[in-house]
Amino acid sequence: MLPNRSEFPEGFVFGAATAAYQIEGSAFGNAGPSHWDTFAATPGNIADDSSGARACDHYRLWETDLDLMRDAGFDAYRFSTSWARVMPDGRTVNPEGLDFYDRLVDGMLARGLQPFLTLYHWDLPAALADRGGWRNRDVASWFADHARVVHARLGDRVASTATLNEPWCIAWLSHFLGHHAPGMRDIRAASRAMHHVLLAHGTAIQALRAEGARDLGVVLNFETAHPADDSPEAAAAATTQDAIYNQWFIRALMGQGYPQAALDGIGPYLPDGWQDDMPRIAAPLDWLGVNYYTRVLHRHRPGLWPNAAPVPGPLAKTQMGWEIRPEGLTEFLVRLARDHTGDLPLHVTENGMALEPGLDMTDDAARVAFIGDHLRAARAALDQGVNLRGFFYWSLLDNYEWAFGYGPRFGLVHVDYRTMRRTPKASWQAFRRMLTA
Ligand code: IFM
Repeated sequence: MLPNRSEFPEGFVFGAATAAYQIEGSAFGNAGPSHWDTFAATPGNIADDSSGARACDHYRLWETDLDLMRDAGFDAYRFSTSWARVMPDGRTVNPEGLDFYDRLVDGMLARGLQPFLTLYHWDLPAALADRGGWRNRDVASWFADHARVVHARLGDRVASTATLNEPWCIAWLSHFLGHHAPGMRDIRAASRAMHHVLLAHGTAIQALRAEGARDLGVVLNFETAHPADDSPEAAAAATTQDAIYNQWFIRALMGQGYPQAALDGIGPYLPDGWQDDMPRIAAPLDWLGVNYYTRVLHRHRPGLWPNAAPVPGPLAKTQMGWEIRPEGLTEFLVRLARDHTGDLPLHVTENGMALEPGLDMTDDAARVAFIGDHLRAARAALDQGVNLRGFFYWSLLDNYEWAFGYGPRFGLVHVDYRTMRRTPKASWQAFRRMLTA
């Protein structure tokens, strides 16, 4: 069961989220290649050898998808613009790309949906990847230019703008762990990306403010890091992991400096003079987006820094193998407000579960329970005084789950990838009952 809407404050925003590369179809509309297209074209990178070339065909079916958002009673739709669609070589505007997003935003407004825009959800133009991508300091000005272009076209109608989605994934997952494009495993590359991604954010915020933009934020992901055993070594492993994942970005954004436990390993590889960039990175925000999915246990791993290795935990798991731990959401929201953000408005910008479809692929009772538990966890944070303003489910549709391909299904709406037929699941119905009661 989902809670009643009346249990949340007046004006609390309920929405669902998607991202361009995961749903649109990167082959359509004269989009340029992104580093995700080339990463996906490289054997061994994607579980099912798939790409986002067609994805959910949202480029053509966007009206159907917005109808699904409206009919469920959502207030807001969180979407991203694809840099490679708007600027196929990363620098030159593709009018067809901007026209698409223009129609999309008008379509949201026509359906009473507040557009929550994210300017970067991972599809870096391949031409910019050729120039070093997130390793190149110039990415900050390239991204600010891109932000200006999108703002000039959509800024008069969007309810809010986030610069980046999940900088930890953009930098660490992609340049240190190698799971995401560009698939690097190099601590110098990763350290530079960890800094440049924040510099790009700060530079874009400054550029957008100069254009008069309002309601600017950024979306970070948080993952509980607990020690796998009682040893001091496991405690240290969890502390290091927490610093890299949960503290690096928020501390820098709030002007609190990079955490020492992460600087211990990353510091030697940061670009010269990085300290001078910290004021720009800490440019004031209007809100912060919080993505939360799971908790991970960490054991001590001997050898090179960061000396932490994940181990499977004992809790029930989603189709991704991620532990389900709703109280982690309350803990992060309370911790953020207490240690970092104070009264800054927060939104849960992503929370959701992948679930293997059963015989009836629309019967996702386990997802309804998951959502109910996480909504109650969000409610508990409100009770503790957190300035939480909204909750977005990930995702509206089953879609391209990056390196996992089309196997994991996070959607409120089932997508048949052969016919592109959309079928609302029980979880979509549950939201509809909650939001339209
Ligand atoms: O699908 C992703 C999304 O792109 C970013 N946040 C996590 C989701 C689930 O893995």
